[in-house]
Amino acid sequence: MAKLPTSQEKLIEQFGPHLKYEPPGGWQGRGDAEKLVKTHCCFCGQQCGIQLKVKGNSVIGFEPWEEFPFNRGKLCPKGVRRYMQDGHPDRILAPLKRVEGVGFAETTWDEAFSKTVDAIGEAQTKYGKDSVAVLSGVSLTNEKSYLVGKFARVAVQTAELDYNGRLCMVSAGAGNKKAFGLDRASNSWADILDAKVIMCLGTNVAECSPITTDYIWRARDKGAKLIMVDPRVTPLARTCDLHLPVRPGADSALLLAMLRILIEEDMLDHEFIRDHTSGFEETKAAALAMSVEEASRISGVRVEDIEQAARMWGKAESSFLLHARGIEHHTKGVDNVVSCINLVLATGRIGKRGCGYGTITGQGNGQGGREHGHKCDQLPGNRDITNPDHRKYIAEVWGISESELPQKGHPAPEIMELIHAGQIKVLISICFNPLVSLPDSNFTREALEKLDHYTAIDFFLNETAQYADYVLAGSLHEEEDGTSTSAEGRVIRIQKAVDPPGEARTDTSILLELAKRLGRGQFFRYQSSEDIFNELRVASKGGTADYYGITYERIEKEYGVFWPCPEIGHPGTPRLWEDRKFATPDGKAHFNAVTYRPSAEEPDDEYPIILTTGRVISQYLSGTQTRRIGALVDLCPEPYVEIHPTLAEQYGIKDGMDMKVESRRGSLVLKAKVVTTIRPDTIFIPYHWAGAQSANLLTNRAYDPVSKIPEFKKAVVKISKASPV
Ligand SMILES: Nc1nc2c(c(=O)[nH]1)N[C@H]1C(S)=C(S)[C@@H](COP(=O)(O)OP(=O)(O)OC[C@H]3O[C@@H](n4cnc5c(=O)[nH]c(N)nc54)[C@H](O)[C@@H]3O)O[C@H]1N2
Ligand SMILES: Nc1nc2c(c(=O)[nH]1)N[C@H]1C(S)=C(S)[C@@H](COP(=O)(O)OP(=O)(O)OC[C@H]3O[C@@H](n4cnc5c(=O)[nH]c(N)nc54)[C@H](O)[C@@H]3O)O[C@H]1N2
Ligand code: SF4
Ligand SMILES: [Mo]
Repeated sequence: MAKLPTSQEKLIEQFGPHLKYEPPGGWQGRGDAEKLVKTHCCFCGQQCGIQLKVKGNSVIGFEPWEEFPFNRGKLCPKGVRRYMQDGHPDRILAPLKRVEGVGFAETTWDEAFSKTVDAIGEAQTKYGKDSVAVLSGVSLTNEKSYLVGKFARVAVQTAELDYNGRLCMVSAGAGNKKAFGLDRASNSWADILDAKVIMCLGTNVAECSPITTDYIWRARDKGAKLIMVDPRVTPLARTCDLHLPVRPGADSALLLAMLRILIEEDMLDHEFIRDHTSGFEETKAAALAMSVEEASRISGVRVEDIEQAARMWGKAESSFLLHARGIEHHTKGVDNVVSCINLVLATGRIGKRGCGYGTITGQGNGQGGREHGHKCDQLPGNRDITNPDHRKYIAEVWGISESELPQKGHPAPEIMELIHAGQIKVLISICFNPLVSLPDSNFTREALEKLDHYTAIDFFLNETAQYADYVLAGSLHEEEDGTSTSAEGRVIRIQKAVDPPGEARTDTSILLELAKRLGRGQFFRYQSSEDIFNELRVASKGGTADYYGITYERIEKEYGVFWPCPEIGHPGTPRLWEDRKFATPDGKAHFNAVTYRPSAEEPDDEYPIILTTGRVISQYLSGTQTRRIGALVDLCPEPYVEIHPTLAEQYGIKDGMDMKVESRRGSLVLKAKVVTTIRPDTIFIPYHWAGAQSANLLTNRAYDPVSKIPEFKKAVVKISKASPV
């Protein structure tokens, strides 16, 4: 059944995005605050402390929250404008239903709930339980992440549950588990300040984790050296001590060569390797099989620069390694992550003051959201859904029998493939915009058109929700209590500031009502977010992500608590592995041998150029929130193609000119931004826009075999001029 969004123009008129909204009288004209609410930013994984100014039932502005230790009042351009979502004309104020040929019309909650529940029931009777999928997101609090997982497994009773962290954190998660048996940055950011060498791979720190920039600068003020590995000279890389302009997809070769140099020049911590690790011999053999010259040829980084990086790292007194999606969004994302960890373990610089390692989490609750069981293979506490003991424990907490607990389902991109194949018939989504954020958007669009029924829960009508039959008007971050876990592993408190406007409801109340109407209300008797958190604490107890000792009260008193915190009275764990007892079965940190392999697509005669994609400071993810905030739109109104002058000249492309970019999946036309800060064989497009401006029209549906993360950071394309000179 074709379900193209009907009357796009009417939809835009009704639901935007309206880019230039200002309240009558302007933002300043909304008067003085009646109260200040101490909470955290709704956007990235830094989870900066912020105070919201509240007047009546409106958030009218913000004040810095100087005492919160992570950011001490500092905020980035997105944080200081997030309040501009309040009162936005695009806000969905009542449940919506699709009216063919018209668009969407408001409906009653009763109809929206009962039609959704009927659709689930019909599909499950006809095609089985797993014909219904639930997709979730980690802008949600820990409580909601936990609740969606339980909702899918206990109320909908489907195995097909996954989340948008699949596009984000899973390579890091899988690599961390392989190496340490536990998935969290090993240190709080305070240790960055005492590091003498900081190496950042595949992360545009200044634009994507702006407050981390401050930590790195403070370390540099004390003499730290900075190595950046990125095909682009990002803002932070402009002043670094050594920039390695790696060819996209070649990090594992580069890291193998660095390890080889550490071995050959004996810059290893032999004692640490002997006493506290396993797997070094295989890893050493793999490193010695990669010559520095070969790594240089594969990665496009000069031999002398690889040597210099290895020596800076090898000889450092203390060090911190950080990486993000630049190395993780690959079909070898997990290999890249463990290659980074191999360098850390080889030098034994972990679990000590000034010595650490971490992946910089992405979404607001990118850390907590990947622990509490809305991943297809996971149960709360970062437990394994295939492990009989783990299943038994959670089934007991939930009051169901183990046999009732569904088995492992498919990762989000494969759920979309199963929808495309007609095997999954009904979709319930919350906090996810896959039409913009999954690779190969033409494929995603085809899949969405095939659904028998789709219900989305959101506060704005995102591009995917335009394919929904019903849209349930959910809540903004500031409209519900909860907790979230930052990049540091610090569990923090999200404070409710206002009620949802109009007939919109909290996400929690929507899920609870659906559970009740599915006949499973007895398993979901919560009176508050804190009730859910208290159940989560018990569910996580004994798991690797143990939150048992954390309470709302403690979080507020202590400015957050670092997990693991297994007992009431336990101080929390800002720095892991001080005792050298790793969370693996043998208690040792594991080296993992990696062999370089090419990406799913490599340049050829027809598609000779590498495309990589990512972010800009003023926009956030699929843009549904930030493309509605005028002040952020002004900073970067539309996507563009970053291209090196040498490459541009080869194709007669000049700065500001329209250029066409084509891959095997699709094409788009955007303005060229000619810059010397990118490799000449690579172009870069920021991905925050939808429709004809969406970078994911071009990207490849190829996944890491272990983590199933899509290869957002490498596709091959051809380019041409799209307008006369
Ligand atoms: N402003 C802003 N901040 C955000 C977000 C946002 O949307 N906007 N999103 C948040 C989320 S969810 C995430 S996941 C994080 C992402 O944070 P980052 O991972 O830092 O951001 P990206 O722009 O995706 O990619 C980072 C860098 O990887 C580089 N890169 C590309 N390919 C390769 C490669 O093969 N190897 C190496 N070494 N580098 C490569 C790119 O040039 C880019 O500079 O940001 C979070 N913060
Ligand atoms: N080409 C390319 N594609 C990428 C990436 C890339 O680097 N390149 N990065 C990937 C990464 S790292 C990520 S994290 C994904 C992100 O991709 P998505 O998760 O699809 O992007 P979001 O914009 O966060 O979409 C979430 C939706 O949730 C809604 N939302 C936010 N908070 C709440 C809430 O509290 N309640 C409810 N009910 N709804 C809420 C927003 O309005 C929005 O519509 O994109 C991925 N896609
Ligand atoms: S750095 Fe992240 S958490 Fe902090 S204000 Fe900016 S977007 Fe918000
Ligand atoms: Mo992300």
